[in-house]
Amino acid sequence: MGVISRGFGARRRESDDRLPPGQYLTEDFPVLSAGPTPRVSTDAWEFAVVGLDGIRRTWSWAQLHDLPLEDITTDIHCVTRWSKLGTRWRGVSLDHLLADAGDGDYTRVFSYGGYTTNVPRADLTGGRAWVAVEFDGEPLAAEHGGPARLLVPHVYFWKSAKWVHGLDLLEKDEPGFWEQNGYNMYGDPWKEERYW
Ligand SMILES: Nc1nc2c(c(=O)[nH]1)N[C@H]1C(S)=C(S)[C@@H](COP(=O)(O)O)O[C@H]1N2
Ligand SMILES: [Mo]
Repeated sequence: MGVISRGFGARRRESDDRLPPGQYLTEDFPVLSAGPTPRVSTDAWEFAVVGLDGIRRTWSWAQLHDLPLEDITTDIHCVTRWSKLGTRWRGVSLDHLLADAGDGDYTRVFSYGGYTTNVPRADLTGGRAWVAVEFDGEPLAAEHGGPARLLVPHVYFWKSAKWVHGLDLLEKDEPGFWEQNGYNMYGDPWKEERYW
């Protein structure tokens, strides 16, 4: 009995440590989309980085895959209170896509279908954000943002724009879709930065 209760205790503590306040664990992968699922072929897909000077740098699907692809294992936290631990992704670090982008401390990430979200540039760099093209060893499913989505797991998951199409560099922080509808401008799950 002693061994069993210590075992359960240890397991509970480990996931508790990784579970931000007010969150519960889920094993499935819920789909949360504000509108219909856009269907974007990899032939038509591109990622655009638009600088403060208006210069637009673009990567096709093939050009994205010429950049280093990384395997990422990370926990994700939705503002609707589910968290999923140890999710496995493959993607290209935003460090590569923002390296030559010029000035601008803020970004507005935009998606096929019109979704936008704001993320400070510093949160997209330093190996903390990716354009993800695979989930769990498979091409990313359309309902989860395929062919490619942003993955920025240290903030609530609404910042991880599905069907990502690019980002604008900005001088000032500007609210995106959910942020205009009452969600927090930053969204730190450890500080429960859910709404305004
Ligand atoms: N383009 C787009 N990206 C989006 C959303 C959306 O509605 N449209 N929903 C966000 C929210 S609120 C969450 S929790 C996650 C959900 O991703 P999932 O459907 O893969 O679980 O995507 C985020 N990215
Ligand atoms: Mo969400």
